[in-house]
Amino acid sequence: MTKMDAESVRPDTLSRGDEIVSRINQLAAISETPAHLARIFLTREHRAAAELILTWMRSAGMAAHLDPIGNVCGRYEGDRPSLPCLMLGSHYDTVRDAGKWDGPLGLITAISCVAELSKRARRLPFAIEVIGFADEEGVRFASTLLGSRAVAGTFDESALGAKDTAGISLREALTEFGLDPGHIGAAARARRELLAYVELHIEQGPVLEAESLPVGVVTAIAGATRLAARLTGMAGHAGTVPMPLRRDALAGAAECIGAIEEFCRTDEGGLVGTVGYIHAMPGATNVIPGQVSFTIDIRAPTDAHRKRAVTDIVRQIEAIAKRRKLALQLDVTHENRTVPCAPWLQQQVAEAIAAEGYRVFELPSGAGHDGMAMIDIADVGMVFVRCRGGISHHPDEHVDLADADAGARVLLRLIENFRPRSGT
Ligand code: HGY
Ligand code: MN
Ligand code: MN
Repeated sequence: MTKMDAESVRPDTLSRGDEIVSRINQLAAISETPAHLARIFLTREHRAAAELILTWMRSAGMAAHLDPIGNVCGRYEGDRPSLPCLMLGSHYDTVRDAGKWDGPLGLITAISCVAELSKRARRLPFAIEVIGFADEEGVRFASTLLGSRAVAGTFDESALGAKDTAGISLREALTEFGLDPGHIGAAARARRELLAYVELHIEQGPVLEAESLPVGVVTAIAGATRLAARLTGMAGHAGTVPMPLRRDALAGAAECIGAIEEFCRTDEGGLVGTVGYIHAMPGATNVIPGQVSFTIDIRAPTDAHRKRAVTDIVRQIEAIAKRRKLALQLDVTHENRTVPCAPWLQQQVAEAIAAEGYRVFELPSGAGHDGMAMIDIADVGMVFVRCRGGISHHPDEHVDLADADAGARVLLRLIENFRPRSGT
């Protein structure tokens, strides 16, 4: 069946695409400031968004509640009560100056699919749960994936002491929000309650657009290693210190950054490296920089590849620092392992995509997702939806209505044809 046939066969889904886009816009209006979208964990914007999403869940025929860490949870019973569930979802927090699709598209689409089943009074041989995670981006407190780690039972209580830039601890913020920091454990779910976790998300990259495809099958969620580097040389007068006598920390950092880019650019295994932040001190035009701090973010489709790359990159930075007589402080600040999407779920995503008339295309995710936490209690599957120019974490992030609709049709097809893994 061609794509056009698929659309003509299911005209009602376009109205669902309209509803999805309308809800994306309603949710995007809940922001710290109107000019720059930001919906941060445990803020009044978080609470307003949670209340709106809970009403959507209930109008879709789900029982819905806020869990002990601020996730929104909806449940649509199967053809018998208390069945294990196919869990769908994504996050509803954002980065700062965010796009409005990263997270909410997956959550709103999942709610829309349940609403369609409810409208048809369709009950399946499993329950469906839809979860909106409260903190995937980790903007406010140092650690990320706090909502999904609580659901997976891997929430680290030591994170309760983490403080935001205003000096408010996670513990205080939870209490202020009306949640009990001592009760987070009650959010944890058991593996036996979930048949699988499936997330629909924008690709946040340019590949589907380059392939002229609206949807894709995600093969893995790339792990990430983040490091903090500090080079210390000797500040000095820009006019009087001859070049051979300098220990210029910023020139050294520049050489390191060039080496990181060159190493990743010439790698053929999907390695990416980013220096997203740099700070040079003392920071005056006529002073040779004495100290520079910068961050490094390294990601690859497999852990072994990423770890080898980190070792090689650290070795290069150490050699540059030594040759330039710069002191080096280099710390790993964050490590997330690569999460493979389960082959049996990839297969069912592929079948749903093909059934909707699209070419099946597989691709890894360079961005992190809540599946990196949910893997501890369920097999993970992901559906990617094309976003314009691959732009994300930016106000220009955009998904065409037809692609939002394609994602909804694929997810609904996946749900209706879902077969639990044999032996569960
Ligand atoms: O950083 C990431 O990849 C995700 O957007 N949190
Ligand atoms: Mn994001
Ligand atoms: Mn996201």
